[in-house]
Amino acid sequence: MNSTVKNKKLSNWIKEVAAMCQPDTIYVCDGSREEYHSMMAKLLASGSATLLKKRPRSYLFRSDPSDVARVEDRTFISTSSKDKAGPTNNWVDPAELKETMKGLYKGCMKGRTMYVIPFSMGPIGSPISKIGVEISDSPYVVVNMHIMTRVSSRVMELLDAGEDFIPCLHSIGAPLAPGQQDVQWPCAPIESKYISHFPEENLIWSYGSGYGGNALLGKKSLGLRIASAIAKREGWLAEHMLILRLTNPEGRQYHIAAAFPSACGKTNLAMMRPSLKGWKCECIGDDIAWMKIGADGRLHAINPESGFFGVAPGTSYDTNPVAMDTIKENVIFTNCALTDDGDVWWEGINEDLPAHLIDWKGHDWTPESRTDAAHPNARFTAAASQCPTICKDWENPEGVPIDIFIFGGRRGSVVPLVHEAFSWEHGVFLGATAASETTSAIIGAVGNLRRDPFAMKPFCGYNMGDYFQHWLTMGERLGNKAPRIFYVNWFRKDQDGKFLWPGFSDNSRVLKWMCERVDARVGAQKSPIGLLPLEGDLDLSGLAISPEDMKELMSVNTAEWKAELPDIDAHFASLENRLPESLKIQLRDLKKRLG
Ligand code: OXD
Ligand code: MN
Repeated sequence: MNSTVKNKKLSNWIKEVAAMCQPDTIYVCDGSREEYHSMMAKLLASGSATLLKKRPRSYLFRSDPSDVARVEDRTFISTSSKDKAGPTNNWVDPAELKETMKGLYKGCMKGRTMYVIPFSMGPIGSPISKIGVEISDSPYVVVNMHIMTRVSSRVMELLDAGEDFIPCLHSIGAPLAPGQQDVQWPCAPIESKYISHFPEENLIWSYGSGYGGNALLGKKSLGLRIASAIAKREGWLAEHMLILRLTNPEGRQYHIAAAFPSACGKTNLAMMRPSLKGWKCECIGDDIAWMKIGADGRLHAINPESGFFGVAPGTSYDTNPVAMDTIKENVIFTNCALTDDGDVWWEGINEDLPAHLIDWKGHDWTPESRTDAAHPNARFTAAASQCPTICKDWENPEGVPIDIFIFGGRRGSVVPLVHEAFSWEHGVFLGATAASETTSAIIGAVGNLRRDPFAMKPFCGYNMGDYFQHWLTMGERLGNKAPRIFYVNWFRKDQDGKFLWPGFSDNSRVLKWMCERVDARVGAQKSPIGLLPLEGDLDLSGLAISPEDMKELMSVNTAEWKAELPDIDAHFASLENRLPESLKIQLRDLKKRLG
């Protein structure tokens, strides 16, 4: 081991894990630039990474074709009773799961280095932050953690001084026998992958996958699954939300937190450049918000991460110029295609189709190839500080006061562009019944409609019914200081399957309406599902959209909404006696309004 660890809990844990996993060496990370570069040099030498000639200090990794996304079927919330994890989570009894996983962990790091990664979620030393220590045998995890979290010797100093931490154990599950040649992306087969969480003891055990969401344990595992359970116990919120600051032409600031499922445009909205003149948007976070009630009685949000792990395909100077500028240098790309002159490429990056590429599987690719050159869930990892629109307050430990919550999903039909909740309870009902078509961020079928309450289905570390109740309780505590709640759908299509709304920078028009609602500058019309903009209130100036398309985009078809009800009934019924009474009332009222 390269350094002495003074924190007793940590040194005992390191010994225990080393005895179980049997690595060749142990290396304690300090988070320095030198460490990052020397790790990258090793990854280049081993052939795991490719240096991009055209993009300064940037690297391309290609994963095993089976290890490209989160594995929800292999993700577990292991609580003392099944009921505590609830019907939206996979559950195995903790003793049984630990027994199985100990069997897998035994000797799993043979021939490898065990990295000890001390990290902070949130600014180091801030009262809202949490310290984690990830033990991993993946150098790819180390370099990504350097960007996505605050890995630092300062965290180790806090640990040395006795601070507690959340242990996050990770192994790719691919030991090397003496003399065995390593592969480019070692991992375990799907059936022995386990992404396990023990929220009652703040513990994470991940095995078998190197993919970001399964392996960078500060993100989904600590930042959402464990944090949501802690937040419930302590009375705050850990949410799958972007955070942005919108400033109107008069200089009034609004802070918005928005929950959309994975690969549904959170990064694009967080980095939006408003098409409306005089409006300014600044990014605070693109994936996770931790929110606490401040001394002023308002809900304050921080982004606990320090980087973006964004979906590359579809990102371009048209759709998200700010992301394109964020990823000009110092980037880790995963599963993108490689151009002949040494840059990355993905579907939707620009109009030009290169004559030749190396695809994400490492094979030659030409426009005649019938396959995607980049995997649809190809990713970029880039530091938040590189974002040209990063808000100056993004690391403010006080957080920013949230004015507006947005829920939404990807729905080709039924759901209008925007509607507003009648009340906090109704807003919780909108979040609780949110539905979206699945994307390639998850292993499995793409395009299946599923209820994804608050975009937290894969990330809530406890019973979803109790989570709904927690939101209701937070609303009671916030009273008239609670943020207003809206629901959006950027993805509605016409009969020919064409998107009705241009999206991206034009989403600022919808945000403007929300801000005007907050300031009571505009009214709204009642519909059975919520409040809709009055004709003319949505600022469409300079936008080429026909009145017919606009009508279709905003339409609320009673028959279509009635057809949603059996699915909502089943979704709520699955929560049994944990479903809060007031959500039953909300559903009853919706049924009445639909007639
Ligand atoms: C992500 C996800 O990577 O939600 O953020 O899958
Ligand atoms: Mn996400």
